[in-house]
Amino acid sequence: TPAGSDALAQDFVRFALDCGVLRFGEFKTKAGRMSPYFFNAGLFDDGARLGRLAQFYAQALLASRIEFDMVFGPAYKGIVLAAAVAVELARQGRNVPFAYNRKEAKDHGEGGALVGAPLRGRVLIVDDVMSAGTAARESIALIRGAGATPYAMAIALDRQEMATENGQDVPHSAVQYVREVLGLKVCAIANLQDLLHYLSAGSGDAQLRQHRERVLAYRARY
Ligand code: OMP
Repeated sequence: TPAGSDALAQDFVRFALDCGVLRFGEFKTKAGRMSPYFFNAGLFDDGARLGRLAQFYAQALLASRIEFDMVFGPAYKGIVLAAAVAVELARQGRNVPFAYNRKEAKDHGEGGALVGAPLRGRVLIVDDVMSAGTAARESIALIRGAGATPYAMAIALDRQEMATENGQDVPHSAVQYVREVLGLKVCAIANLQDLLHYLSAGSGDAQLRQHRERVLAYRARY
């Protein structure tokens, strides 16, 4: 873990909780798992929050020393995130091309499913959350299909869950799978461990203690 990233992760968990992006309750994930917490990046819903979020991504990327030639945002949520990150990177003197995809290809105008700079070189995918790794696989296939190199992935939260393959849980984490099997570098602003650390620090609070117990039970299962 790069120096300073733990403090960044703790700041980020607090920021996500303050924005109501990170919530506790009962949620069904895309992979069909009943989760006691959920991270809804759509709730970074004003200019200041989105700008702050982009700073977190940029700082985590800088600390990771991952190199890349361009930024790609997968539809829909990734588009906004990747755009905000590209603007922040340019503000910090690192201007790179930016592209995103449509979910439905257009048959008029510019046509095609890709918008923005041509996909080429080492592509950094910017997305919100990794759970079972399905979204990651889709973006990777799309970039490969366009003849570029899916090189790295930046996410806000790594839920540190088991990957699925054809709907079945497999015995390694999704991030491990993306790193070791698909060969991409992965940079997360925070992960489940950081969330648990945050909840432990606040263990004087009965409610946080209860959240922590539920999250621990979920982690043990997935
Ligand atoms: P995987 O494709 O299983 O890795 O799940 C990632 C996607 O799930 C994200 O891109 C979101 O659409 C969604 N998601 C969240 O946004 N926040 C969560 O806390 C959990 C999920 C999820 O459904 O797993």
